[in-house]
Amino acid sequence: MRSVMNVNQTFIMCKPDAVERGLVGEIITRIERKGLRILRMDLRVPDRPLAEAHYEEHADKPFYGELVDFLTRGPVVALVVEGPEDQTFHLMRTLIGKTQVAEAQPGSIRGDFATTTNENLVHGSDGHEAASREIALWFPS
Ligand code: IDP
Ligand code: MG
Repeated sequence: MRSVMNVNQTFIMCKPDAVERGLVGEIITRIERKGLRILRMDLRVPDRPLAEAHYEEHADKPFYGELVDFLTRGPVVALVVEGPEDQTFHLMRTLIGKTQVAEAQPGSIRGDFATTTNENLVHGSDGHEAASREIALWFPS
């Protein structure tokens, strides 16, 4: 893990359903229109160890196996996003919308485009520690 945490940065991922549905451009447009800056971007198919490490906090959940299957079924777009203040992770989570799809407000990405909680288009780090860990995991160099 990086020793110096950049608190203005967060890790974002367009999940396989976003790539399959052709919504990557829409998602990136929303990030850019908001005024956030894309620092890193990479389209790749995550292997199982990467997907498992990414979602390690959910390893004991009943949906973990299904979640790893989902994440590894095709390409994702991994992003490092930066904002002018230190709450970029929070700001991005507001753009993304709530985890439970029925609570995701219209105007948010999930609220506008998702119909299920398990396939919900976008991942965003949920705090500074998570952002630092996930950026180092996906962009180690
Ligand atoms: P988040 O993506 O809003 O941070 P988490 O609770 O961290 O939500 O869950 C990680 C991912 O696991 C979700 O984005 C979703 O894809 C999936 N997930 C969450 N809860 C469920 C569930 O109850 N059933 C199936 N998949 C779920
Ligand atoms: Mg999460």
